[in-house]
Amino acid sequence: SSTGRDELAQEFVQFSVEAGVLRFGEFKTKAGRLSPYFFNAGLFDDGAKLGRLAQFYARRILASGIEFDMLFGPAYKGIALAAAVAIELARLGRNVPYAYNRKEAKDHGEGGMLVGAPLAGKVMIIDDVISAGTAVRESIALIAQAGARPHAVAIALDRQEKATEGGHDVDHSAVQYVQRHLGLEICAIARLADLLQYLENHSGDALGDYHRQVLAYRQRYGVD
Ligand code: OMP
Repeated sequence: SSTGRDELAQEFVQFSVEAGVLRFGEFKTKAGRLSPYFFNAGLFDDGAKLGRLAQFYARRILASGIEFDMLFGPAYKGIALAAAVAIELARLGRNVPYAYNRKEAKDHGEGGMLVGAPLAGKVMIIDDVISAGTAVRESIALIAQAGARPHAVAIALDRQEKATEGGHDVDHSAVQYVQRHLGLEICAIARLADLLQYLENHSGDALGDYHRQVLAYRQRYGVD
């Protein structure tokens, strides 16, 4: 079967399925939708998997041509992600500073909500999934308050589904909102379209049913 429009995305979907990070069944999303799939980046839970994940981010980031001066990892999941991606970028010859935030203020020691390199220049946020877009808006505000420029967001999976505002579905996705209204560049290792391509290529085997279910889900909640 064909590898689809994007080799890296197909490899990543396969890796995520094999690692048990991308699962099929019935899941409730943060927005309250019943989804036939769920991507849980917390399950890249050993050194080899985290290292491989970082390779996918780094390759995608460098291939995108998006400019950035440093990385920012939003607490909690983004901390490990940004650290791993910073190591991999350095290994590929692009050593950049990185920083992250803590969720609780400290009353002693170094203090403050930010740890790592001072936020400066064009900042690339490293996150796992953008769903409703809540987390990414907080990071953008934090970076701007520190006097730096929130410039781009790198994520593992773009679910390409309608954002919700005040409990109602809107016509754009949270990723589109961040691009069009907040003016940031987005770099995703894979998108819903890539997941569907993967399932189509495996429609003859045990994943066949899920292809139909994910198509139906996109029909109801998808954008584009
Ligand atoms: P926002 O902060 O609203 O963009 O949502 C991001 C969150 O969505 C993640 O941190 C997860 O809690 C959740 N999520 C996933 O991680 N993977 C999915 O496949 C779907 C969701 C979700 O709940 O929509």
